[in-house]
Amino acid sequence: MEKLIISSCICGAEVTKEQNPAVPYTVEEIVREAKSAYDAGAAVIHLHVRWDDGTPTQATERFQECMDAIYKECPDVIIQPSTGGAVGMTDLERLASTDVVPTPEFATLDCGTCNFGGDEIFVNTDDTIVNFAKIMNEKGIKPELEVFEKGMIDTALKFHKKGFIKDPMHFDFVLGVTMTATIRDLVFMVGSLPPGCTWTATGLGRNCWSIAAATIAMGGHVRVGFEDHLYIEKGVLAESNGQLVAKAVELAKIMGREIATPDEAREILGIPPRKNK
Ligand code: KMH
Ligand code: ZN
Repeated sequence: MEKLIISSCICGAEVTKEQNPAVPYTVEEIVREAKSAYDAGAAVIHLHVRWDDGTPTQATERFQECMDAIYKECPDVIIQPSTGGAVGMTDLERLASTDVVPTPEFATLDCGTCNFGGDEIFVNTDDTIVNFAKIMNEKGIKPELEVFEKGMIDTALKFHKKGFIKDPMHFDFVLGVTMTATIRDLVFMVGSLPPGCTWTATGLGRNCWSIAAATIAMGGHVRVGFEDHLYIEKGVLAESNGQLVAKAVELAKIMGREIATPDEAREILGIPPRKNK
């Protein structure tokens, strides 16, 4: 089986220090968390950034500062800036994370609109999706197709057919926001992909490890991190993103799946080798 790519969503836009004091806000904290995940075996850092008071931002200069500092500590890591940002941000605001230099290798592309906790709506109209896809194509950024439920796979496939989303496609199943994080639903999602795609999955909250184990067994790739998981086990807060990644590595080891380095992850995902590391 292909080696396992571990992505770590180290920060997110919604979780807070009140929920887990290790959630990073400052540049130093973001670098600390990225390095802990990388040292533990993460090949990909899914990145949101905050201002020092914890407010989520998509400001290019904040992404630039954080990405430069992460590359200093983790020179070969794949940094995947979010273009989802936080609920309520404009499309223009969200895309600002892709204006960093050098241009990101990888970035998220959210494939539909959904309820997002409480009374919030995460808006991704067809026009938004096509516009983001066009910009990523122009810039040479590989999209990770974020899907929160099955209809979003269909939307991605519709725009693939129209030529806006290119091969090879890589999906990320974020289970537990709208669709339930169950093995039944994971199997349904994976079975809905055409041949030749790669995929990552994450099960929010307490479903983290059952979804990770099923994903490892099924040949997918795993995402763990504070954005999705604040606890390392029931009632015990995770001390770092590295601790969550280390647990995923341990699980993969038990199940006989090797861990991909960042360069191996690039090869699996069809991302060209990174120059000037
Ligand atoms: N923060 C969510 C509203 C992404 O990174 O592209 C969107 C999100 C998805 O986290
Ligand atoms: Zn995200």
